Amino acid sequence: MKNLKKQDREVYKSIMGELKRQQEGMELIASENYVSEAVLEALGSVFTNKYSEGYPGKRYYGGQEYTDVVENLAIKRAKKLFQAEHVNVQPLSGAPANMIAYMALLQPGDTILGMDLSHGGHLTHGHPVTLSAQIYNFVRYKTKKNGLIDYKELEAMAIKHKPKLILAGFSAYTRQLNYAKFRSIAKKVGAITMMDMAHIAGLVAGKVITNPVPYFDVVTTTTHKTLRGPRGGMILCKEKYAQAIDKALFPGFQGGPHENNIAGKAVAFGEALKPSFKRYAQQILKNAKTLEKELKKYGFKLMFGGTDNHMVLVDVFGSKGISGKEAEVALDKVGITLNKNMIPDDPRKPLDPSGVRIGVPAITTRGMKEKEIKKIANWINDALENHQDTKKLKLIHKEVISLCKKFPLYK
Ligand code: DSN
Repeated sequence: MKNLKKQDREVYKSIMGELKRQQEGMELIASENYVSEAVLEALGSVFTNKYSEGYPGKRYYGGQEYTDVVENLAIKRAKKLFQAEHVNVQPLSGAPANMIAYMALLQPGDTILGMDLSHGGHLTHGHPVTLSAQIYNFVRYKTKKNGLIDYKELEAMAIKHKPKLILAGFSAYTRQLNYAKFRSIAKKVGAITMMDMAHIAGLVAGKVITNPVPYFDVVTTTTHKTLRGPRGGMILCKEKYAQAIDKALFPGFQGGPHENNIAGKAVAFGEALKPSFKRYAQQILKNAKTLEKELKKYGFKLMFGGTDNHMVLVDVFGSKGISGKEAEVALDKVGITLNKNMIPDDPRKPLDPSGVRIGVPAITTRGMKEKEIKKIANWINDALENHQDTKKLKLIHKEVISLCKKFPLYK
C-alpha cells in the first residue's frame, strides 16, 4: 500500500490498525471469515472503475469485453459448486439479495412464512423494522423444545395462512433443515420455496451439508461467510424464475454491479471448487462439535441441544448469570470477538439478550483445530466466570494474542 501510505496517512493507519486487530484477535463471529490474498487483489482491481448495468452480452454501456469474462466465470463456477440452473452474482449483499427475490416472486401484500427471529431467523426474513415487512405480510414459525423446527406447526400455519412463499434459512440456528419437508408442505399449499443459505453456503460448497439448491425454487446467499469470498450476495434459482430474478435485480432494485467484487467472487468460487476447501469445511464441523462438547463440559447451556453446522448458540444468562451483552464486552477485553444474540423466546431485550453466538469459520481458516478449540472454550469460561477480575482478563488476553500469532494471517 505504498501509494496510500504516502497520500493518506489517516486511512492508511486505520487499515493497518484493522489488520493488526484481525491478526491478534480471536474472531468467533459466526458470519465472518478471512479472504485469500488473491481475493483481496481482485477486490482492489481496476474493475472498480467500470459501469456494467445489465448482464454479460446485454449491457447498457460499451467496453464490456473483460467484465463479461469475469462475470461469466463467476456464474459458471457458482453453477458448478451448487448445481444451480441459473445464477445471478450481482447482489451487493445478503439483504438486497433477499429483497430482490421477494420482488421477483411476489406482489405487495403477499404472505411469506419465515422463521421467527429469536428462533434463529434473520432480520430480512420479516422483522417488523424492515422495509420488506412493510411491503409483505410475514408470519413466523418456530422451533420445538428439542431444537428442531416444528414442521407440524409449519404445515398447520401454511394451511391456515396460505403463504405465497415459504422461506427457510437462518442466521443463528444450528441444526440441519429438512429440505424435503419444506418442499412437500409448500407443494400442499401451492407456495414457492426459498432458502437463504448465507450461513452454510461454504459447508454446502464443501459438501459437508446437503445442498438445498435442488430442493428450493430460489436460494439466496451471501458470499463472505463460510464460503470465504468477498462481501457480497448471490441468487441461485430454477430456470423458471431466472428472468424474474434478473429483472428484479436490474433494473428493479440495483444499478451498476460491482465488477471488482464479482471478480473476487469468481476467485473465491475457484478456491471453493478445490479439494482443500472440502477439507476446510470438514474441519469447520469438527471444530464446532469440539466447541459444543467443551462448552457443555463447563456447564454452558447450548440452544437447540448442540450443533450440526459451524456455530453454537449459548444461553450465557441461563448458564452463568451473565447477560449476552456483558459476555460480549468481557470477551472483547480478552481479544475474543463474538456477538450477543437472542435465544428462542428470549425473556431479555435484543440489545441485552440472554445468549451469545459463537462460530468457528474464521479461526478454522487460520488453521486452528480441536486442540486450539479446547483452549478457546477454557478461556471463554474463565473470562465469563471472572468477568470483573481485570488482572485475570489481562492474563487471558496475553495468551489469546500469543496463540493468534502462532496462526499468522496475511503474512
Ligand atoms: N450479519 C450477518 C450475521 O451475523 O448473521 C447476517 O445478518
